[in-house]
Amino acid sequence: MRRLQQEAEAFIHQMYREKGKPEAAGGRIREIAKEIQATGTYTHTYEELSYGAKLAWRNSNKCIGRLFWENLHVIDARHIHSAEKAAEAAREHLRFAAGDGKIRPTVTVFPQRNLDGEDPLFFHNHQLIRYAGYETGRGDPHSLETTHLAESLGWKGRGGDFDLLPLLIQEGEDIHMFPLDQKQDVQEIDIVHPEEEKFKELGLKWYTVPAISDMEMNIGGITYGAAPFNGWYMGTEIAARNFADSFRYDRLKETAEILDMNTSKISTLWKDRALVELNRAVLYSFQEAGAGIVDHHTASEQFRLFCGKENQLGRKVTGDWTWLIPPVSPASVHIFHEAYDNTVNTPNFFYRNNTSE
Ligand code: HEM
Ligand code: NRG
Repeated sequence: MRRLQQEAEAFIHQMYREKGKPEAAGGRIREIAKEIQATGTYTHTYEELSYGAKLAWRNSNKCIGRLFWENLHVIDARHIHSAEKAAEAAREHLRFAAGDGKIRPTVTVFPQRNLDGEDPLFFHNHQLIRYAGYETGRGDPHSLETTHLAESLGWKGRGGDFDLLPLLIQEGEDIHMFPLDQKQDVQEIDIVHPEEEKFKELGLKWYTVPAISDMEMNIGGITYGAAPFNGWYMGTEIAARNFADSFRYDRLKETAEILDMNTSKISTLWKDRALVELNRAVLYSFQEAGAGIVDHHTASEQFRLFCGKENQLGRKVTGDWTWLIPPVSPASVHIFHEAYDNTVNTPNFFYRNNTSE
């Protein structure tokens, strides 16, 4: 309780200081102290929830997209206590975030963890939108476990490479399953190449809204075990990792072959060339479809701006270099040549460790 009070105080001080009204902190801190004394915990006002979520993003050391932290749209879903309503809210989140192509960074915040350390609701999904993975080798191997869980609850996938997983929401003792509506909730982009007609035969596609749903958000000592958030993709995430990693879709060889590269020896750098073409194709396809995406050079420049702005305001930017550098041409962006302090400040997002997976 002492610790909760301290964390609450630190957050409230920071919020009012940054909002330019430090004198307002005292009153609110006393109010929170009373509430903690009476109930063991406290409830954020919407203003605190909203600013706290923005700070959680600003403090995300692994995120290159933080320039836009102040534009986070925070949806208060703390009144929702059933899996069914949570699924509705998650689907609304996806539709709102997708907008009409201009993706809106959004977080939906479900009820806070209770005094027994339990989350009234949480998602078993890694992201709200994700493709199933099968033992046959089809689909996304990253989703094998979640796919098994869905199957154990009676879900039957089509066995393809891009089958949308249902939402898997824990409510008390039970896991409830809800399908996404492919047309209404999900926008997908067929991946084509700006010059090579044949590229489309690879049959690749990806969804536009990355919405991580298996992290918890911590604000002023309060934990939100279900707080799915999204921004837009950086092209490399899809092209250089999801499509290319040997333990994901593993499509470098096929890409090189369809583009007639010499794959007879590794030193022709066919893997590197395939990576670049995959990245060009993803960026081109999203742009042609009017879907939000950023290339790694632009994102790095945006991150440079973010650091500059923060420093100007007398704040230190923390960062995790190993995640901030892009997986293609890392040394071509300034981040590679900088050092970052990986101190983890709160508010922040953390990996959940009490899922039943
Ligand atoms: C990680 C970009 C928005 C929080 C990342 C990563 C990238 C990225 C490239 C590394 C992912 C990886 O290597 O798997 C962006 C872009 C955004 C954006 C382009 C566009 C607006 C957001 C938002 C939040 C956020 C809105 C939270 C409110 C995080 C967190 C991680 C992360 C917590 C670490 C995830 C993990 O540990 O797995 N971001 N991001 N980002 N981002 Fe962002
Ligand atoms: N690499 C993962 C997504 C991680 C988060 N990336 C973002 N987040 N862009 C993938 O699905 O490829 N975001 O909130 O925008």
